[in-house]
Amino acid sequence: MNTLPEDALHIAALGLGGNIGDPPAAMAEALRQLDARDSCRVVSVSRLYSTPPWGKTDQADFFNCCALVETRLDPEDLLEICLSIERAMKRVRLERWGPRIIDIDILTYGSREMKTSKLEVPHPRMTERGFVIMPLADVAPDLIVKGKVVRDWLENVDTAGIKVAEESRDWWRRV
Ligand code: A4P
Ligand code: MG
Repeated sequence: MNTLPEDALHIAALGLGGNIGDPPAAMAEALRQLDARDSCRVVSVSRLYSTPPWGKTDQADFFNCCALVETRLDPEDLLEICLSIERAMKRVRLERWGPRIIDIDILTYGSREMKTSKLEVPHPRMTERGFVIMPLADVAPDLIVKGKVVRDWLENVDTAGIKVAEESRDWWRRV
């Protein structure tokens, strides 16, 4: 019988997006930085999407993608790494090539449900958003989120205006 090691691996789904500067390059770099860490492995990345702004609509279109990451980190530490990558990239980009913004959200972490002051998983607004659910369906159509599989959420979510910007699934290694 298998016993799980203490530092068991978990699969987290991440959502990445941005709409200033060169978001595909920023998201690709963020994914490569995560993948380069001993504690994380990027196992699957969605197609790259161009998406109309959700919420505050008087702003530029976004690029969005989702990724599955295998990790030994607990959710808080994974968030800390995502935030540190965001911070470093914003700083570097600001200094070298002008403003460039990237957001990395933890959408799910295994089947864990948690809510602290720093982190809520599943991400509270993810199932209402076509720009999250559509790329997530590329990498995890059978994942159960809030009692329903992702492919079913996709049927009920507004995907108007969302376009595939890059069909290939390894765009993030090249951009
Ligand atoms: N935090 C709590 N839970 C999480 C989680 N599951 N993942 C906390 C990541 N962070 C989480 O994050 C602020 C804090 O949320 C973090 O420090 C962490 O402790 P943030 O991403 O800077 O917050 P925000 O972006 O200002 O707010 P919010 O509501 O999270 O915005 P969203 O959800 O990120 O939405 N339209 C399109 N088409 N595509 C987009 O990507 N993104 C947004 C921003 C709006 N419209 C969009 C898109
Ligand atoms: Mg966010």
